[in-house]
Amino acid sequence: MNSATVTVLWVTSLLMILCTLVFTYRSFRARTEIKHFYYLTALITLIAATLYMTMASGYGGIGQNGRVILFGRYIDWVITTPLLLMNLALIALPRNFPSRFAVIGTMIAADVYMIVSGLGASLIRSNFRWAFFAVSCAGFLAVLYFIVVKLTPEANVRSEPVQRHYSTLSIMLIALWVCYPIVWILGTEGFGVISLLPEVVLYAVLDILAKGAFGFVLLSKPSVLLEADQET
Ligand code: RET
Repeated sequence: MNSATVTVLWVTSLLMILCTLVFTYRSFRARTEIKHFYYLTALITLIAATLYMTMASGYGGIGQNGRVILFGRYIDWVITTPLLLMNLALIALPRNFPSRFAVIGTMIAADVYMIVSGLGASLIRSNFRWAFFAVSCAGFLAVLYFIVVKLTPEANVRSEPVQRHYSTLSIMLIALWVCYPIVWILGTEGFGVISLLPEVVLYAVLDILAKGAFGFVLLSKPSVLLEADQET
C-alpha cells in the first residue's frame, strides 16, 4: 500500500469517529423509546472506524503475489450491513408485526451470506472467483427482494410521514449499495480496471455515505422514528 492509500484509510477512520461522537451525543438527548436507533447508528460508524484504523495500520490486509487484499472491509461490512438493514426494517415494520423477527432475521442471513461469499471472491485469484461473485450477487438480490417486496408494502400502509421517511431511506440505501459490486468489478479484486488507491477512495466515499450520511438522514426525524417503531 502506498502512503496516499494509507492516508485515505486514516482520514476515513477519523471521519467515522467524528460521526460516532455526533450520533452518541445526540443519543443522550433522544427519547428513551428511540435511543436504540441512535445506538445502532453510532455502533455502525464505530465498527467502520475500527476496521479502517486496522487497515490503515497494516493489519487488515494480506499480500498475495504482489497484490494487497484488504479483507478488513469485509469484517466491517459483515457486522455493519446487518445493523443498517435492522435500522431500516425497524422503521418499516410496526412492533406488533407478526413475523417481524423472521423477516429481519432472514434478510440479515442473506446479507451475511452476500458479504462472506464476497470475501471468498476477493481471496480467490483464479477465474473461479466469479462463481463466488455470482452467488454473492444472488444474496444481494435476496436482500433487495426483502426490501422491495416485504418491507416496502408494509411501510406503505403506515402514516404519511413514516412512508416518506422509509421511502427516502430505502431509495438512498439501494442507490448506494448497488455501487459496491460495481466498484468490486472495476477494482483490483475484479477486472483491475482501477488500481488500489482509487478503489480505496471509492469504497471510502461509499462507506461514509452509506453509514454516516444515511445515519444523519435516519436520525433527522425523531418524531417519525417514535411513530414508526410502535404497535399499530
Ligand atoms: C461485493 C462483491 C461481490 C458481489 C456483491 C458485493 C456487494 C457488497 C455490498 C456491500 C455493501 C456494503 C455497505 C457497507 C457499509 O456501509 C461483496 C462487493 C453483491 C452490497 C453498505
